[in-house]
Amino acid sequence: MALFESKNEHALDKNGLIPAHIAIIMDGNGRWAKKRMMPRVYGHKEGMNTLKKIAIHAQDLGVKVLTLYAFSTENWKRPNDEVSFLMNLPIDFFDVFMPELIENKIKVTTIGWIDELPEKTKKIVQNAVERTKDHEGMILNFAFNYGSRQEMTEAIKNVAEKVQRKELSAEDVTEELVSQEMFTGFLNEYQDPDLVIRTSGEIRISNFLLWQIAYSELYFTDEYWPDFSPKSLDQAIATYQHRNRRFGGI
Ligand code: V0D
Repeated sequence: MALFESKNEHALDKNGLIPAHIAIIMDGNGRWAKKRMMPRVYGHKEGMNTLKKIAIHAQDLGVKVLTLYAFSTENWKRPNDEVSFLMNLPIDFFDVFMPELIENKIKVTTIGWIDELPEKTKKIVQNAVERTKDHEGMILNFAFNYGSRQEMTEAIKNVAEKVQRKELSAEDVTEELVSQEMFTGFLNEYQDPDLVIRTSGEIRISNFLLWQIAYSELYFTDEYWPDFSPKSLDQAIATYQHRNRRFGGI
């Protein structure tokens, strides 16, 4: 068991406090495949099935925002054929899952630099966002080509430019204003994750939502992403509920 991982000893209380915003770093697809002596891409395919199951389960539990980090801007450094494969995954995902997203009234949003994606991938992602924009169910928020330091650097640049143009004075720069400059600004009261989950045993944040996780509960599990199940999500939320009962308060 990884350092800081919680023991499997709490039960999920469906009537208890459900984290409104859950963010997940979906790691370990390659290692899952390697264990089976299969190519990495086989792990990514299996990870896709997990993604669909977890999204539906989160919605059923009453989660408001599920942010998924398919790890990350550094993905570009992978071998070329793996990068092309990854860039096709949003196409596969939305081709297959669109009817279910519509049926469940799930709203698709993104954070990250979508413009830099290959044209075909960008089109399909924009199409999913557009087709679900009026949905009032759970927000399924994908981090594509996202990096937190880049996001904060961009935010600082935007604020500096407003000050330079005299649209804003330096004294008026507040936490709320900075938050609003982040990709997550559109999520309003749900901008900051209540719970961050990382699979596959790494105890790191890896440039994911650094500004937004100031007060988040962090949960790490050794399970590889393809093995992460609705039960695993229940376990993570149960741990969150337990921590909140002990340390939380109003
Ligand atoms: C399948 C996690 C990378 C498990 C890893 C929703 C789910 C592999 C990307 C990606 C997926 C796509 C575009 C981009 C940056 C990353 C990705 C999906 C699924 C589709 F700009 N992995 N990955 N996208 N999986």
